[in-house]
Amino acid sequence: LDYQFPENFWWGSAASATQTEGGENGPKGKNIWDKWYESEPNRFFENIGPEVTSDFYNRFKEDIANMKKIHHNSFRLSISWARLIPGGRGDVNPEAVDFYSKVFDELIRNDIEPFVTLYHFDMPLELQEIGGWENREVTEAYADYAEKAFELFGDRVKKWFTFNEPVVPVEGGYLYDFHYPNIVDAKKAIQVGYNTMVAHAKAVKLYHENYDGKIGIVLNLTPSYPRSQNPADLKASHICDLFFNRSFLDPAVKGEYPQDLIDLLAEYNQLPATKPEDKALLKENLVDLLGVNYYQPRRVKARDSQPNPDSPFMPDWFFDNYEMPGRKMNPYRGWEIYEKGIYDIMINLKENYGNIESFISENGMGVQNEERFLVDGRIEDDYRIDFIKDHLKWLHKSIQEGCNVKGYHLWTFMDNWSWMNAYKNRYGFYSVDLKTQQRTAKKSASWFAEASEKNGFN
Ligand code: BGP
Repeated sequence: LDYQFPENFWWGSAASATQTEGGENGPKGKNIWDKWYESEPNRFFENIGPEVTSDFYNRFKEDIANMKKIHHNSFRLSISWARLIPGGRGDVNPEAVDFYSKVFDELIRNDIEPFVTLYHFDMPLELQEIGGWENREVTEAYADYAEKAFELFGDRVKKWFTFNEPVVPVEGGYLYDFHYPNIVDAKKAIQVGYNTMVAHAKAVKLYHENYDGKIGIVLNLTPSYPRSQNPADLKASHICDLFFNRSFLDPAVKGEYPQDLIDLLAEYNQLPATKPEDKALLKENLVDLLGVNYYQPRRVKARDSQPNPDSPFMPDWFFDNYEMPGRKMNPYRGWEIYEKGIYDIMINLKENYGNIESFISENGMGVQNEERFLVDGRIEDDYRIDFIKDHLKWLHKSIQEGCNVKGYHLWTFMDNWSWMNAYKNRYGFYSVDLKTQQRTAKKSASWFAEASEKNGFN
């Protein structure tokens, strides 16, 4: 084969609880998505919320059988905190224990290793009501939740992830108004990001003390490419990288924040509140494994004008986004496609982050109105096959050059509900008819099955 992957390469896909289980299925506490949808349904694409989604709660056996059919050897899903512990703190919901136990057992019975995320954007409502990640107490509640999850499922689950894309709730909930609680306040955003990493380190510590599997974090690493090599553009892209990548990558892998970031925040009086014990907590509790979500690069230039110094501080004071002429776009959704980004990320991890064990935990191509590609009942998504192949080729090259890359998971297994976008962009190997909940494999599913079976492709 032209592209042969190392033995035991992880072929699979990823999903999350809120996006697949169905918020109305089974008993559970409310999380911020239930709440936001109740209060502002019109903020969601076609007013569709997370009530039903793709009904994984009731159909997981069929879904896992479908995973098996396309030769998945691993699958990442998340536990819904508000399902397991409805109030965020306190009593465990026995039906949730039963549900997740059955799901993990079913995966294992099918030789599909469960990779489990503890937090995928879904703060229990009761904890949001006391401030969510702004409130340091929530880091304790999270550590208790993590400990409970390890205790309940740690015998079966050997790969854990504390957070999925922790920068997204910061951007969405506290900077740019696309997640609940829809606050725009950089100082709070920085506190939220910091407290998230404190919570993360507490969970890593608890895990390492008592269990022998691996624990990591999933980060959406978005390389920020400067418009030019001019010092002003380079500085803009460096600061952007500090805010959106390194503010999570460095503490997770190196146990400390980049000094440049600390200096910048200090200069603008934006440093978060910390506790004296935090430094050691972060330093001593490093991840074993890093999940990398990669969708698109960020193109950055120096700002054309100075920000108004009387306006509230924002990361955007230091850079502007830049539309590179001639860039390749996903014509069915609008994001840039830059396959080499995946290679650049891995080389960076090799050179600057001790070649930490990593894998692509999400990569995928969202397509609007995908029914237009239906032929005889099946979606002929050749564009997705090309997308996956082109990214895998660069990943393969990084492995050949010594990067410690263990796998590739597509976002996502079957079309699912996605946050504000609801069902606008379809990503799955399987399409889902939302009226009947019928699943149908797309062409990419067959391609992936073969690649996974042969552990490579031509
Ligand atoms: C990632 C998230 C996923 C998923 C994906 C696609 O950032 O981890 O949960 O939503 O993006 O996003 P969208 O549906 O907005 O295109």
